[in-house]
Amino acid sequence: MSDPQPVYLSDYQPPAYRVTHTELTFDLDPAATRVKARLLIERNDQISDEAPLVLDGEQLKLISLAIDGNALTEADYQLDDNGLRIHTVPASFSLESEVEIAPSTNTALEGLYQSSGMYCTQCEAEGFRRITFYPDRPDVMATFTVTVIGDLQKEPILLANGNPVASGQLEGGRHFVKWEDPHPKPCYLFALVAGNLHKVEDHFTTMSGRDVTLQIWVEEENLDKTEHAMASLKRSMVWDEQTYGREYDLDLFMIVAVNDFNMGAMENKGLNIFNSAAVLTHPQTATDAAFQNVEGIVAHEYFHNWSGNRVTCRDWFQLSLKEGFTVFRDQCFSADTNSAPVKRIQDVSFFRTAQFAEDAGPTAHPIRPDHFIEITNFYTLTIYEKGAEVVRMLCNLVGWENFRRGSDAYFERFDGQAVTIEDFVECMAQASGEDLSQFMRWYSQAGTPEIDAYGEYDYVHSEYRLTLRQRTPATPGQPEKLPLHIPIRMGLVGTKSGQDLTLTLAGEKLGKDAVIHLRDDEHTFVFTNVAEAPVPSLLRDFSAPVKLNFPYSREELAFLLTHDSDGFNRWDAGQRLAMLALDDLIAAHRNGVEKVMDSRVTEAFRALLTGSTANKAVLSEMLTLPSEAYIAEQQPIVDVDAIHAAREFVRQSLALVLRAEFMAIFEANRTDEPYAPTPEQIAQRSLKNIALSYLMSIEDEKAVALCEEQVAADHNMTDVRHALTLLVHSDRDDLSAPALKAFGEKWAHDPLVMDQWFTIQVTRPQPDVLERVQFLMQQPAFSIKNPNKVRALIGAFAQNRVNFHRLDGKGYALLADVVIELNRLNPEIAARLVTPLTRWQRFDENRQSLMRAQLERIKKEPLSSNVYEVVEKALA
Ligand code: 0A1
Ligand code: ZN
Repeated sequence: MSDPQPVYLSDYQPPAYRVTHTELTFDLDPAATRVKARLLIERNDQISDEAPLVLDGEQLKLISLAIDGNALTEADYQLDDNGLRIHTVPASFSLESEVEIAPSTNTALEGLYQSSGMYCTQCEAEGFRRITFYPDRPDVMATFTVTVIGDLQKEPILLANGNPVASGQLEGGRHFVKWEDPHPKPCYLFALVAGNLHKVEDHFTTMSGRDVTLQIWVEEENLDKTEHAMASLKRSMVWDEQTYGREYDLDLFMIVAVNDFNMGAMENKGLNIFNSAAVLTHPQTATDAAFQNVEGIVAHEYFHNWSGNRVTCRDWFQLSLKEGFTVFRDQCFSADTNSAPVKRIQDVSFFRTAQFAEDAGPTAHPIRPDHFIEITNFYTLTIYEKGAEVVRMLCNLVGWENFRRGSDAYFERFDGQAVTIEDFVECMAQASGEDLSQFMRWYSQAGTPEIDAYGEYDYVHSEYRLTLRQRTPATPGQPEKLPLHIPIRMGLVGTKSGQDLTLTLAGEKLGKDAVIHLRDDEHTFVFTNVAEAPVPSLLRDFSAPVKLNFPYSREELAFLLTHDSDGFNRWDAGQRLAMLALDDLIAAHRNGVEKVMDSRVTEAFRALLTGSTANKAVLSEMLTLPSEAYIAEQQPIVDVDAIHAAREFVRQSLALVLRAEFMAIFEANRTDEPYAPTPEQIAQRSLKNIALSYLMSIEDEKAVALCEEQVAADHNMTDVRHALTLLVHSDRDDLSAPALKAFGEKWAHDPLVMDQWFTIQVTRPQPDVLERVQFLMQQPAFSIKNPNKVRALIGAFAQNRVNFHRLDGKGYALLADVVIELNRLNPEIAARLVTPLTRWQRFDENRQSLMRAQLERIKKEPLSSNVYEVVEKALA
């Protein structure tokens, strides 16, 4: 078998044939579902009469094929593993086909499959070709009429996109429902769900006064877990009307929760399908983080109705067109709904850890890749999160009002079309008059730009000279980089006044907080009339997705931590200060020298703990040390053990010196109030639980008792999970073992809670974790076929740095074993799971060779194109 080959953006050709209308009939059966399709097809004017009709199709059993009612014979077409080619067709015709598919054996979870007995679909990006023969590409947009036939007992509910237009009983205990979706759509937005589902219903009146029925469909036992998703949906609908002027466009909007799902959720027109983890919440079963995640994902999928569905992507290279914009929209929604600075801190903290790592690794790719082998490998942090950062930069560059006018123009001009990233950026350029040509490089250049900054205060002339030098490291396939247009929001904070000073640049007063634009490799900005020596506050609110190095002293960082007017940069100054201390401790650990805690960090923490606690949400973030993964990102060669030891040392040192202060924070933030996922309560719980973590880092009797008490109080899952995790991650197995057992027994019926039960255990630092993973994989609550279980157990283990990177290589071997098994069952999940092994260059030689050996072992298998692409890049 030949190696899978890439497709190239430069090879894009418009479709030879359009589908104007698609009629589908599904006769559901687990092993043999029949799909009849009637496609109204037209040849594109520019295409020659001789052009064959090429349709995608995979794993389909062809039953019959006809054009305008005339059956085709085998001489008329050519069939292979990837589809169907019909040699000659008229300019306009109807194509009728019937195929058979087997949802019950579909473990890849693409196309039509079964999950907990119900039928559901996942068609993005290229799943529709597993349902019927079709031009499976996003620039073919058709209206759809869909009839679903199922068993009245087993599948009383039959759903598809759009509005139900007919239903009735059939012979043999069967029934049908017919659905019509009037909005032309690409087939990746097609959806079907059938099963024994129950709904919660609500209504929304749109800004023009139309009534929309909102339904959330779940298994009966989950009916009490839908309230938060429904409230989030309604808030999203209001927000999109108020912020972007976008109204919902059908009479019905449905969300369905399914247990087996590769990703978070899917924006199918009018019928969003969600991973149950991304929709179900209940105070007793879901943590605050889960509540917030659900809110964000519900919003994300809803916002796609315009940014993705009404205006979609011309081809999959443009994926970030819909995803970057929609993530930006959901981030802004969550910021407006909760605490804006905290949302930004959390997003950036995640971004700098995970996306920076992707951008520095062997699978680095631009926001708009120019080739790929398997598109499902490109649903990445780069396409989504870096894409969102680039849209955010655009918005800041042109200003919100222009951005909004640009987005109005985009939705109006391209409604019902499949377009490109240029089309979007062009709307913004036109609305603002800005020249965005250099800015476009953000879409084609991979890698994280680094800025080295250097500042000098000239007392004699009252000038501050800030020199910025940019450099983007080489990434696979892109050895040379061009300078980017990088907007840097900044201030100069006076060291005497502690205030932002007025910024005057080339005679122009810019105010106290301004954006400077770095366009060249290097530029010196000369600020005049700077009355006192300043400390620069650079890249405020993370105004560009770059690494910014400035040789701050610890005193300067401590100063910014208390004086910066930008909340994000106050937090960042704290992180930088902690990083300097951690660097010293990592070095001390490696050199076998006694570790000494930096008193400036301790004093900064003391000030935070005893100062104003007005904004508890921000305070919680300030008290959170950089994660081991983030610290690792900053090291040239990752030393997992030194990083773990250094971070633990800081936690314990802080807890020892500031025990009383942490205890006071803990006590002050306990409450018996009934649980609500409000920003205030979430912040309070988070602060209390962070205090408990510090107290527990020294495992004294009081802290242990507080954890036990918090688990026993069983007030809400956030508190229970946090305290149980602290116990399990401590050395008190005498206490944690029975608590874990009780938790596992209590929640054995709830898969989403059992996922947490897995994760709590496999993320502990103790050396018995590998054996635990092996043991837990044998438990009935685990199934390798369920992506949530795989992520909760195996994925979480691979994030457990000290244990996954064991020096005997057993952690790597375990991951490789699972990847090899999943490669057959669910290639998409297998390709994601292999990621930690692909980062082998970052580790010491010993680990490098152990990790590579596992990649080589995987490579010897007969691989799916998904895993092949990732492993090939990792070993290149
Ligand atoms: N478009 C969805 C994400 C998604 C992508 C692929 C999937 O299956 C292969 C499923 C969902 C979103 O952005 O939410
Ligand atoms: Zn999306």
